[in-house]
Amino acid sequence: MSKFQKVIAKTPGKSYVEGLTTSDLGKPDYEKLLVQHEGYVEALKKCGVEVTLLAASEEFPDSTFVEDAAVLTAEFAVITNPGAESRNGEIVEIESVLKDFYDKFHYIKSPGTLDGGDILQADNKFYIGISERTNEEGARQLKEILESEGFEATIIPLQKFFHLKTGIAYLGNNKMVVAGEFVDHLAFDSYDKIVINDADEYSANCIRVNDYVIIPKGYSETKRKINEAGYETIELDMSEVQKQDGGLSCLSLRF
Ligand code: CIR
Repeated sequence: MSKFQKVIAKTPGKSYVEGLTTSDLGKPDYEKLLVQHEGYVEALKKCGVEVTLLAASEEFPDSTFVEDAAVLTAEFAVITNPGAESRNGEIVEIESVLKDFYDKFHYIKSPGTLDGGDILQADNKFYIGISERTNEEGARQLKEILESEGFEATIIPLQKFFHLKTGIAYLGNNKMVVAGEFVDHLAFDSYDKIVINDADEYSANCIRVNDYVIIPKGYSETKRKINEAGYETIELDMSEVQKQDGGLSCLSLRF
């Protein structure tokens, strides 16, 4: 896996607590969330990346989940077309920020919709989930873009997961963290799998950033498995993020 040098993240606004969610974990505590978000940014810095931290936008309650607005590679950026109406406008700011880092852009266009949370890169290969947010047309457009750029792309219709990366993470070295419907999924057969128990499913959304794998706090089995696979871990309390259906990957764009 190539080294990440840069990260974009965005401070959550007070409106975060009114954002979209399907969880029944209760209302997030905004002050606690801010502390958790600061911890996230600090952890990324420890991984050796330069963080561009965007200011909060009250008009977009879910906009701290910057991952959904773009798909990034070393050479180009794809601006998505987020599937939730209230989030679609988030792409305007993300595109303008990415103009400082990229010359080459592609776009997902209506009627195609696509959330970055449905996209997983594993070396030269991409997996594209079809979900409540990413439709077939959006997935098809991204596949075409990626193939035109020399990558392989496989479309994976989701059964239960919210986003593709809700249940899967690539750690490099052919190691794939899998939970739920991905444990026995044929598409991931060729990887060395790190299987997450159903009770620990939330921890399948972890992120490898250079010399560390950042995982949510409170999942000792997951930590042990990832350590045994040869990675150092950083654990972060994610309770207020989980309440809004978010995870570690959702809070940043890494490139
Ligand atoms: C939403 O429903 O869009 C947000 N509350 C959560 C988005 C999480 N993003 C991600 O998994 N990439």
